[in-house]
Amino acid sequence: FEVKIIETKPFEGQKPGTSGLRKRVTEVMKENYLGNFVQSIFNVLPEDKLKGSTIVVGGDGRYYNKEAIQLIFQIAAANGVGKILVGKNGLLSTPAISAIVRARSALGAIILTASHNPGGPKGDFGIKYNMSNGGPAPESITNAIYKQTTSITQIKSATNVHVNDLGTLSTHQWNDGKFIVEVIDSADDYVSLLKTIFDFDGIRNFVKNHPSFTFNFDAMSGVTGAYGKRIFTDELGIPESSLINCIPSEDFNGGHPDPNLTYAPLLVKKMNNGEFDMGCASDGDGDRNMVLGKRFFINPSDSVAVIASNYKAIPYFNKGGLKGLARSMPTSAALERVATQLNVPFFEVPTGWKFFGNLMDAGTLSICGEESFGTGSDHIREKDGIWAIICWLQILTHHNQSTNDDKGFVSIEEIVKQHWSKYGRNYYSRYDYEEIDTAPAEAMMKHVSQQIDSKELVGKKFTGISDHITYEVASCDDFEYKDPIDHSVSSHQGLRIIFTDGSRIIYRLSGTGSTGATVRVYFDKYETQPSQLNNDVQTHLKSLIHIALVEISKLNHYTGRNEPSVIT
Ligand code: VG1
Ligand code: CO
Repeated sequence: FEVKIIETKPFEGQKPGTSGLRKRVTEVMKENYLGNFVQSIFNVLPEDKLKGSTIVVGGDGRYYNKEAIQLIFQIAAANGVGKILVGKNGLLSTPAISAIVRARSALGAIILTASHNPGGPKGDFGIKYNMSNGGPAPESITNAIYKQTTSITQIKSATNVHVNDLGTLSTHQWNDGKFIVEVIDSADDYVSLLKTIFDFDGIRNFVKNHPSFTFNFDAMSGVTGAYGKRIFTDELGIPESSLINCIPSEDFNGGHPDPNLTYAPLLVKKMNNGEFDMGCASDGDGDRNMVLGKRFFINPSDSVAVIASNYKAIPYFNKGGLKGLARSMPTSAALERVATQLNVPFFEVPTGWKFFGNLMDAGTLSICGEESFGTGSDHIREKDGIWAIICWLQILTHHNQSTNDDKGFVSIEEIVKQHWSKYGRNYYSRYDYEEIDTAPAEAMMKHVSQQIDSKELVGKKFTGISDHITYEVASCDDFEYKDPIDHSVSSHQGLRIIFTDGSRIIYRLSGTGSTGATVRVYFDKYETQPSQLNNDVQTHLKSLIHIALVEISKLNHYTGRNEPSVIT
């Protein structure tokens, strides 16, 4: 190939958000839009490291994935990259990419995904850069990339670099091997890693010894379709008929590949009808998970807490021990009850997986999670949907070592209820108001932040409209995080109001949308009374929700919204 220089001009708004750059496909397809961003990534990487380096490339298979991959080949070759590892058909789940970067000592990865955002010609596209530890680039790097995008004038691109067939495992080379593209199996490295973490034989035996145990996995037409059969059927012995929507689709079959109560309605309905003992789903790029028991919803904040408290069931943690636990700020406080009880370090970080990586690299964090259906550990540096699902299978296996089908088995619901009776229960909910105009959303946030800045909220008492409890504000702030490892500071990470009984209300604007604003409001209330552990969540939180929406934020007044778009 030869290197050609493409003259270009900056595009506005190429600032990565919570998890990379996410934009409408129509915008991304504009000439040089993606090229500018990719070149900006390479401009930030040190030249000596880039020369001859290995970079992993893959995505969730959404519309424009394939074209973007060819473009990355050309720009990478021209910028001195030595080798690209690309997933078969361009498909790699986000956690698999993290595993591959680590297993193959790659310099980094370019991940093509807008995660749970809808895809297709009218949907979203996304791109993000991961570092050599396999984790998302920290803010210092994403800010530097953004800075490059604001002044870029040239893209370096290689002529004649194109791989026609990404569907066959093969190696392609140019300029006497100066640049190589290797098409790799999407699952091999990832599955090898999972096998070192879990006791696959044990799970397989549990499945075999409990033929009445029914399981359903919904890949939501996202990338985990490429992993489902290999892992659940070939490795764990679960019938293939238990896996649905496992053909990755460019527009997720017209769906919204977000595993939650709103966007996975079919699975939720089946679980509510009692059709399966365990139901689960993952998002477009495979880093999120939802796990459900029979007629039983597990809040993601509870899920990570239960996984942590059952860490001994999982060989990887049983052997290596628990170094520490962490959650993002808006995630319910359930996990710190476990950290306290087990006497391990605990960390509260801002929203977004990039904040967990430093703690893991420093060896102080093992298991972490976010309320947004993200759960993971230091086996990689991304959250991991399939890993979380296997954690639950392993926990079920552990609790059922001595059961067989005649006696039935200890269910997911029983395991969670045992957890609540030991640690107490954090009633928790999140309301999302999607696609609001930016100005009213910001006005509402400002209304709340003024009450925080002026300190007028501290000591203020609210009376619950349904529970008649007095909620007194103990403290409030605009969450700021100082990374304990590199001491970098991230401010404005969410408005937080904490009451004297430990209840919390949090307001944030989403950082993953492609247009407009999404307001998220989070509610968290802790109970220990045995008689109060099995209430309906929305009823139990009614007073706190009213205080948050009506008394403090006047959300309806500012945004005109009466009802959230999504309730978790
Ligand atoms: C959302 C979630 C956050 C998650 C992020 C990326 O961010 O709230 O917890 O880390 O998505 O997940 P935001 O800024 O919209 O609230 V994924 O699966 O989209 O990479
Ligand atoms: Co995702």
